[in-house]
Formats: sequence, structure tokens, C-alpha cells
Amino acid sequence: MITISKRKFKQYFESKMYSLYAQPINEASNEQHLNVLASVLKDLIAKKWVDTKIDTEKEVYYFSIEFLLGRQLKSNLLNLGVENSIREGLKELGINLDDLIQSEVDPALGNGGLGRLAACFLDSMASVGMSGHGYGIRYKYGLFKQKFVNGCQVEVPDNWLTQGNYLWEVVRPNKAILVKFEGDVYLEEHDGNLKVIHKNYIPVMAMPYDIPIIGYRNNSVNTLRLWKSEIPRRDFGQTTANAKNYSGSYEEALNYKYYTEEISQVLYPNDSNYAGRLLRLKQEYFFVSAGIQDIYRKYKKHKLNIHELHKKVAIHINDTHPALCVPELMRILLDIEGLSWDEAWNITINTISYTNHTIMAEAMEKWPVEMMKKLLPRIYMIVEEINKRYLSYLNSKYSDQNKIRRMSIINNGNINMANLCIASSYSVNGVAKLHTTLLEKEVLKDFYDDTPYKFNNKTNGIAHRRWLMSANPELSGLITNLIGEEWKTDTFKLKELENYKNDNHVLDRLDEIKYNNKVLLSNYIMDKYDIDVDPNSIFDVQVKRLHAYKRQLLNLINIMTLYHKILDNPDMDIEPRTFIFGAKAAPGYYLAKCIIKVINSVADLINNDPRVRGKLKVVFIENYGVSLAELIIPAANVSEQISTTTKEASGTSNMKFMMNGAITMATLDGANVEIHELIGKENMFLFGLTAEEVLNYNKNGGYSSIDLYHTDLGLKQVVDDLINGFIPNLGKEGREVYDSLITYNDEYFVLRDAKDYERAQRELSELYKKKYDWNRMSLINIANSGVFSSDRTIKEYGRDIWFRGCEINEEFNKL
Ligand code: RUG
Repeated sequence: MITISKRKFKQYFESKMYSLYAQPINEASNEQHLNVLASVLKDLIAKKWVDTKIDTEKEVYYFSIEFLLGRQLKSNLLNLGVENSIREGLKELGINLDDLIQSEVDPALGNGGLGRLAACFLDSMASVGMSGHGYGIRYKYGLFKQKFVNGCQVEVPDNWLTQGNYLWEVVRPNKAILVKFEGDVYLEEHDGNLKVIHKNYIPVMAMPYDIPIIGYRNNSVNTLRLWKSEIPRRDFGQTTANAKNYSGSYEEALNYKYYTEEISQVLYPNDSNYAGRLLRLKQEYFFVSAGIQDIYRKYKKHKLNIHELHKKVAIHINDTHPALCVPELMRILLDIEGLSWDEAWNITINTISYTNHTIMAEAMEKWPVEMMKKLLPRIYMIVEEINKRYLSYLNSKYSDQNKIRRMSIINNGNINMANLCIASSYSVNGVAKLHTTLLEKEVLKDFYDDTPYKFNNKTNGIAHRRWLMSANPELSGLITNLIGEEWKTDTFKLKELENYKNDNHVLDRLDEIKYNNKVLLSNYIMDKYDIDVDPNSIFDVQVKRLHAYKRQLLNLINIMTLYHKILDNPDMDIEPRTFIFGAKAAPGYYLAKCIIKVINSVADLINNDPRVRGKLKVVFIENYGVSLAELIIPAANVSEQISTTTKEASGTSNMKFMMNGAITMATLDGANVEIHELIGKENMFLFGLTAEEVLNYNKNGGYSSIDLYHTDLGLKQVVDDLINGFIPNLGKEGREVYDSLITYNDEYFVLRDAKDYERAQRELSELYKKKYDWNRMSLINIANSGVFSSDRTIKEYGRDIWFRGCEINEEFNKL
């Protein structure tokens, strides 16, 4: 925790303004004010932000190809505890802090849940006082910005570094690292020892850009180190003696520059459908190699004993994208340290742990052998050796060749990255109970049967400081008034709110706060889209990536059903509803883009139909991301978590909504299962197939959507609307969506679950009429949401994975 008086801050701010811009405060732009403020804050934390503690305690390195940070100013001020003095100081200087907060860029260096989870984990590691740092990529372009043109998604590049540098970063040229691609690898004898020689490689310089991660009022400042790929600078300290010789032609120089810079140019714009592409593999090795070499350098600098690396360092790989940490660490231990294979393997396998985030087959990364061999020749050799030893272990234990093939790391000309991760780490975790069970019992069953002690569950969490304290200050204030401050550092204390579940005064206040947040969102919708939404209507929200399994389509079908009902029965007693969507589709995911177009077309139809005015509204908010989530989630009455059961590994927006008092409409999928365990079915709305039913259907070829379509006339009417011209301005997109449901037999059970969903929605509507019952439910949700703080999750990772024991565990070594 730092303190700074208003007077001191003003002096500091003014002199910073002079040193950075040589001009008076009142002539500076908003952008300059923001830069000066960030610079002052960086100075204030500089002493605490020392580069290393590695010699004193075990450090965690969290490797993730995405970090979806969101804006930093507000949360940094909150965590430092200086917001009030700085707000006041700025005010006296004629500057409005809120304007600065709003004008900060929102770095979109991630796609969705996985990247945002990584950002929450950084926040929590710093806040619980853990020395835990992130390694990732400083993409020049983040996730595309989404615009709607005639209802269709159009992607606009996210040129977030317009000023050249990011507000919070510090570049450290003296810590740049050489990463080698391609070339020839062979063994040479030196003084009777065989040495691995890598010649003619393409050198790429990884330049570190550090972002401080400030803990909540506890003096901790950790680092997120993002690497930018560059052509090695002239003064780059590391030797490139054996590098490829460029003839020096202009064209070659340009090609080389392009080769290097392309690597950190753009974030892969896909959520769970990772096609194998060369650039992506380059990105993966680039940041992994830079990170592992960085750890090694730091380790050597402190003259630590390499035989005990695993006692000082925990390396965590967030999904399989950083899986090359395994062969890269092996490379350093074997080729640079000269350890034996057995020792290098023992150290590696006791240092690396892995999280799986999905069971979707198309998201399981596989790399063609030929591609890896050419791009990363030494790394491939190591992977091949790991595979050889792993196969010999498997053959010694099992006779079932199919099983061995399934578990093999290299199979059919591809390297299976999940298999590599499982074989080479001491811990494999899923991200919610059901997900972990599915990994153990279905998807990774062979591995679980083989090494059950490696598997564990770590249910995801969210940074309650950002998602409640910062995003919903009024609710946060009410909670503090009722139960004191302690919940801010121990969210389990939120449970005490249940004491107020029958206090009408508190329930009224809760209602009022929700209403105020709805007004803020309504104003945004009015400003942006000129759509007038009524804050008294139910705000029913589904915000997340657009994917068929997340079933925005199910939500839409219910909206259409409701629409027809009102048209057929104009006097129907219905609670007015505003359905709100926010979702980006991967640019190459055609069906998802068609669903966006259909939702937008239905929104146009409904919003312009006077017959349903005051009853129904549909709003699709463009460009959903962290900053918009901070506005939307506190304003939601209903949280739509309606994925096909078994498909959503965890979900994290479900937790954010719950913490902000929304009522969950859910299938028993992902972490909805845990929500249900906590609050019971009486405090949420459940519907849909169970996991067992979905698995059974899948094993037996699904159900027949066409039969259902012909028997349920209500459903048939809505499905036909997609193709019969009922929805204006809808062409081939309607047909595509129709085909997914009927021609291709509804892979995600949308129609199969539609009736039950409608039933649950009807019940929800009825309950909303009973104001106190609804608000009591809302309070119970908030009171039970404490378990979903990522502080809890991170402590569990620490306790069960990273710090659980530091001796070499021979049991992990199966090679
Ligand atoms: O789809 C999953 C979410 O269910 C989960 O909550 C989140 C964080 O664990 O990760 C998402 N995810 C999975 N994002 N990308 C993948 C596949 O690599």
C-alpha cells in the first residue's frame, strides 16, 4: 500500500508534465494527462516492482498466449488505495479522473474466457502476495473490433498501440532474448563430448515489455512480460554467430524484417477452433522460448543450483498453446547445462503443470510433424525422443494397441499437444467439476487411468476487485455498509449478506442499485444505437463469444416464440423484457456470423413493430469486450448460461453475473453445476438435457431434429421463419441457420432443449413479478458468490499444484 497526499501528488503531476511534455497542465491533451498520471503511478510503485525474488521464494511463471487485461488505470488506483487523493488532486488541477479512466485504451490481447482468466489470475497472484508472473505476446493488433454493417459482422483491425507505446509498459532492451527458427541441427564432438550444433537458423529477437501487476493494498507488484518480435538490433548482446547468412540484398533484408516482425503482429482471432497454421506455431515457440530462456538467465544470474530448478520455479502452461515449454526446457537442460536425459526429464516433469480448457475436439491442437521439423528442428528432435520413450513405457504396460495409439504423442504425422502436456507435466487440471470429470471419465480417460494422481480440478474464478468493487461501486458500497470491509480480501465473508435476506429495506436498496446500473446501460444503448430501452423491463443478457455450442440461437428461438405469442394474443400479460446480446464470431466461422445476422434482423423486426412496443426489445451491442462487460454485467437481471451440457468447460461470465446479483438461467454445464450446488434450484432457473443424456445421444447418433420439428408446430413456425421471408432483410444466413438445425440434425440440441427452456423462461417471468422474492434471490446469489473469487482459485493452484512439494517426485517420471 502506498500513500500520497493530495498536495504532493499535484506537485508530482506538474513536474512530470514538464519533464515529459514541457508544457503547462492546462494546455495538455487528455491523452497527455493520462500518460503523466500513469507515469506518476509507475514511479510510485517502482521500488516495489523489483525484477526478481527468485532467490528467496518459489516463483510461478504463468505462460499464456492470451492476456485479456482490460483497462488498468481504475484497478491500479483501487489496488493502490490512492483513488481519493488522486481524484481530488486532479480536480484541483482542472482534470476529471473519470474522463481519464474512460479514455484509456482497452488492450484486447485475448479472445475470451481463457485470456480473461489469465488476467484475473495475475491480479489474484499479486493480491494474495504470491510471486507469480505472466509471459505472453505483445501483439501489435489485438482482437479485431466488431462493427455491424447491415446486421453483419465486419472486422476492423484493433490498432491499439496508436501512440507507439502502451501506457503501463516498460521496455527492457537489455533483457532481449534470441529465439532461433529453422536451420540445421547436428552433433559435433568437442573434447570427447557430443555437442548439439544449430547452424543457419533464423534469429529473431524477443524484446520484453513489462507491465506491472499491482496487488490489492499489499505492496506486491508482479510482472506481466509480453514479448515483441523484432529483427535483432545492432547492439543486441547475444551472439548470432551460427545464424543464417543473408547476402545483404535489399529484398532479402525486407523479407527477413517481415519474417521477424510478423510473429507478434496479430492475435489469433479464434476462440476454440484452432486450425494448424505456421504463424501460430511460430508465435507459440517464440514466446515460450523467450520466457524459458528468461527464467534460465535469471536463475543463473542468482547462481542457483540447476539440479533444484523445480524447487524454485513452477511453470504453468495455460492450455496447450505454450506446450513447447516442455521441449524448450529440456533443450536448455540438455544442450546448455549438459545434464543427462534422465535428470533433465525429472526436473522438467516436476516443474511443469498444465490446464486443459476444453473438450471440444476441434480445439485440441495438433501440429504436422513436417511443419515442426522444419521450423523447430532441435525441438522436434526432443519431442520425438520424448515420444519414443513414452511409447516404450506404454508398450511395457499395455497390450491394447489402440489405446497406445490414442495416447501416443506423435500419431498419424501429427504431434498431439495435449498428449505431450499430460505425459510431461506433474499436474493436469480441468476448470470446473463437470469438466474435470469429463476429462477423467471420457476425453482423457486413458491418461487418467494411467496416472490418476496427476489429475485435479480447479474451478475457475474471477477478480472480484474488477468485477464487483470497480464495476459496481454502488453495490460494493452497500455490501460494505452491511457487513464491513473484510469481504474485499476474503470473499467468503459475503455469505453474511444472507442475514439480510428478509430485510425489505436492504432488498429495496438492492433493487434501486440494479435500476441505477440499468439506467447507465440504457443511456449507452440510446447514445450508440438510438434504441430506447426501458430500465423497468427485465434485462436478460447473453454476452460471450459466439459459438454454436453456447446457443445464442436457443435464446433467439425463445424470443421469436414469445414474439409470436404476443402477436397471437395481444392482451397477454407479459413482463416487459429487453434481450441483450454481445458476441464476436471468429472471422472464419461462417455459421456464427450467420447467427449474428439473424439476431440483428430479428432485433430490427421486433424493435420496429408497434404491436410489441413496451413489451419486447432486442439489442445486440457491438464489439463486446472487457470494458463493455463492466457496464453490462452490473445491469443484468438475468444471466443466460445456456450452453449444450458438457460443452462449456466452465464459463466465467456466469460467476461475474452472479456476483452482481443477476439470476442465472442455465443448463447444468460447466461451473453452473457449482452455482447450483451452492444456491440450489430454488435460486436459479434450470432446464435442458443432463450431461448423461447428451453423452448418450452422442454415442447413439443424436436425436432426430426433423421429427421434433414436425411434431412441435410452435417450433416449426419459428424455424420456418428463418427461410420464409418472415424476418425481413434475411437471405442465405437464415438458410444456413435453418440447415444447422434441420438438415444437419441440430448438433447442439437447440430444438431438443427449446421447450424446456421456454418453460423455465416462463417461470422466471412469473417470479420477476414478485419483487421481494426476486430481490431475495438476487441477494442470495451475491452472498454465495464468494467462492468464485479467483483469489480462491489461485490459492488452490498454489496449495495443490505449484507449492505442494518440492522434492523430485519419481512417480511422475514414466519415461
Ligand atoms: O471455453 C472455455 C470456457 O468454458 C472457460 O471458462 C475458459 C477459461 O477456462 O476457457 C474457454 N476456452 C477454451 N477458451 N479457449 C479454449 C480452448 O483453447
